[in-house]
Amino acid sequence: MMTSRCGFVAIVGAPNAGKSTLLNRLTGAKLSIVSPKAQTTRFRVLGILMRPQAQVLLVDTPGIFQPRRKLDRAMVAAAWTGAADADLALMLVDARAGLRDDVRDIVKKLGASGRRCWLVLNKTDLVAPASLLPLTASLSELARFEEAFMVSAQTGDGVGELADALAAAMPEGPYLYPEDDLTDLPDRLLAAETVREQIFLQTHEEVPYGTTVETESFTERRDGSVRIEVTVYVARPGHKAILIGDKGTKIKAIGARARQDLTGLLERPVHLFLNVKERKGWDEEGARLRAIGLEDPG
Ligand SMILES: Nc1nc2c(ncn2[C@@H]2O[C@H](COP(=O)(O)OP(=O)(O)OP(=O)(O)O)[C@@H](O)[C@H]2O)c(=O)[nH]1
Ligand SMILES: [Mg+2]
Repeated sequence: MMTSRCGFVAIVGAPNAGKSTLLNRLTGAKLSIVSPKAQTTRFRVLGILMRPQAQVLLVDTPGIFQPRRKLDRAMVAAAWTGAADADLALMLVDARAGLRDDVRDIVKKLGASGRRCWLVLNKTDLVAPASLLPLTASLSELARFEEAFMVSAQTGDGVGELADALAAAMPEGPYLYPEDDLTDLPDRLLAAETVREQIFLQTHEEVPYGTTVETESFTERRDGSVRIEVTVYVARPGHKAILIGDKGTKIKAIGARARQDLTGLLERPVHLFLNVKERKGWDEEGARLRAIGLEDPG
């Protein structure tokens, strides 16, 4: 009889390393939002990778950085908790950015935790292959990695090998989720995240960081479509005007693209309504953090 394997794998690293891109690539689904800006991911996102006789429960985490606001502290705490709860941590490093100080600090802390960890160099499509071994060597001086992989989460290069190795490294045990599940992310949260992704892609400077998104209502209609009402909270009055744009053009563009993405993700027609509200200090407010699944760090 074949025994099954199942375990949790946390993807950790500095902001913008490509953690969410890797989660999406490994699972073959768009589960976690991605943007060229740092600090895109705010809470843990589970992605389920099925291999023959193995279920790998991948946990995408927020990038680890020096937190200032309560929101930031909750994000970084969620990342470390993700690593602590996992059977294995994947330390993802942007190979082009190399051994930055923040990466060095994270690797040292991970190494000191004594947890099982593997090193994954990402964005290999952007660097000369000859730079990868020296970088691996420098990183390996800071922590004991059981394995090292080189991938491009964007092109998929090396990702299949990583998936096979992960499946083989999981502890023996029964599957914890149904075999055809991809995530445990509720549709309401997926809707809010899809809107937030467009805000990260279509606005700049402080605006995306001063914004949070919550789904107010999610109603299945008899014709098979779904009606979703979303509130976008901004921390500053100036941000509301930027987000809405001249004659509402910006918020319309954000809504149009998010609706298009959600129609694909939910596989049915979507009616999406966005409402922008000013809420000073939401990023210090426990209720707003809990609404996106974060714990209030106090
Ligand atoms: N060229 C290239 N770009 C990549 C690769 N992986 C990710 N990216 C890009 O890097 C940027 C950041 O990717 P994310 O997946 O959002 O990074 P993250 O680590 O989840 O970032 P945070 O959630 O902010 O911590 C995006 O613009 C991605 O398209 C890769 O292998 N090659
Ligand atoms: Mg991310």
